[in-house]
Amino acid sequence: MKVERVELHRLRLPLVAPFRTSFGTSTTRDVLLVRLDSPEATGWGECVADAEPTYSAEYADGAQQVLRDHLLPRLAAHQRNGGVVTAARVAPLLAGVKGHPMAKGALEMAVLDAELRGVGLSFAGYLGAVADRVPAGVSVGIHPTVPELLDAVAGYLAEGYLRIKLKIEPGWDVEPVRAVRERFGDVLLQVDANTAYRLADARHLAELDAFDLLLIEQPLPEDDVRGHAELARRLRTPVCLDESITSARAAADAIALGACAVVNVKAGRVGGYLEARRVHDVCAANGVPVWCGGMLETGLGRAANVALAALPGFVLPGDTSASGRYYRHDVTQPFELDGGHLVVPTSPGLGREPLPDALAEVTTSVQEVML
Ligand code: NPQ
Ligand code: MG
Repeated sequence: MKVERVELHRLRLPLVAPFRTSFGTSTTRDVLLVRLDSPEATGWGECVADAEPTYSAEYADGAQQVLRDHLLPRLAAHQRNGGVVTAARVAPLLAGVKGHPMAKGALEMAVLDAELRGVGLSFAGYLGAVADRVPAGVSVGIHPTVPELLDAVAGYLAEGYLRIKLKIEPGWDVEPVRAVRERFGDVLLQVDANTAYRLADARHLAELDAFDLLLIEQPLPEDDVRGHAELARRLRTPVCLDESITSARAAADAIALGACAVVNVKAGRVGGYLEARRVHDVCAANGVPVWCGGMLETGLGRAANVALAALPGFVLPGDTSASGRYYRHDVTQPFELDGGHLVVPTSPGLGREPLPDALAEVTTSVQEVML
C-alpha cells in the first residue's frame, strides 16, 4: 500500500456518567484518531491513551507528538526508499522508537484497516476469529456508596451484561463485592485494582476469596511481576494481569513465573492488534485463558476489540460493552447488546467508519501530517 495522506483527529466525547477508578475520575474521553488514505482505501486507527498519563505513561498529547515527529517520519522514509507499507511492516519500522505502544498501535490499526478494506477482508477474518458474536461484560466504576453501586449493577444486568467487573481500591473492596454477591447471586463477577495494592495487603485481599470471583486484575504495580507470583500463592482468587503485560514476551514471562492464571489482552497496551494476537497465541499455548480489555473506545476501537475477542482463546467475557455504556452518541454506528452479546463485524476492515456528522460534532482539532 502507498500511504498518501495522514490526519490526526482529536475528539472530546462526554461520558454518559462519571467513571471512577483507583487512578482518577473521568467525565469526558479525549480521543486521538489516525486517518490514513491510500489510493485504494481510507483506514482509521484509534489511540487509547487517555488525556492524562495515569493508567500508563502514555497520554493523548504525547501520542500525537510522537506520531507526528517520530513514527510517521519513519513510515515516510520507508516509502521514499521505495518500500511498500503493510500492517505487518509497521511494528518493525517503528522499533527504533522505544515505548509508546498506544501511539504505535493506532498507526498500525489505521494501516491494517486501509489494507484490509483494499482486499475486502474483515479484521475478524484477518485475525482468525472463530465466533460471530462475543459475550459482553461491563466494568463498573467506584461509586460514592454501596446502594448507588447496586443500582448501577442492577441496571447493567437488566440490559443483559453477562459479567460484572467492579473497580476496587483500598477502602472500596470487600464491602462492595459482598454486597453485589449477596444481592445478585451467582452472577459472573471479577474485580480490577489498577495497581492500587501492595504485597502487604495479601491477607486483606484474601478476604475476597469468600466470594468466588472469576479473577482479581492487576492488584500490584505493573513492574512487580514477581510480587504477583507471590500474591497468587496467597490467594485462592485467580490473579489476572493487565498493565504488566506489555508484549507477548512479557506474557510468556509472567506465565512462567506463576504471576497470572488469566490475561487481559488490550491491543493499545501491547503496541497493536498483531502483537495482541501474539499475546493470545502465547496464552493459548500455555492453557492460560484470556479476555479482551477495554479503554473506553469509540466504535472504531470497539470494532477491532470485538473482532479480537472472537479468537478461540478468548474464553471469558471481555470489557467489550455496548457503545451506550460510555457514549450517548458514538462516532460510528453503535454497538448494541443482543442477548448480552455483540455481533462481530464482517464487512471489510473494521466494518465501522466514522459517521461524518457525528465525528464533526465531537472533533476539537485535525492536523495533517506531511509525509
Ligand atoms: C482497565 N478499562 O481495564 C481499564 C482502565 C481504564 C474498562 O476498566 C480513560 C481512558 C478512562 C482509559 C478508565 C476498564 C479510563 C481508561 C479506566 C482506562 O484497567
Ligand atoms: Mg484493568
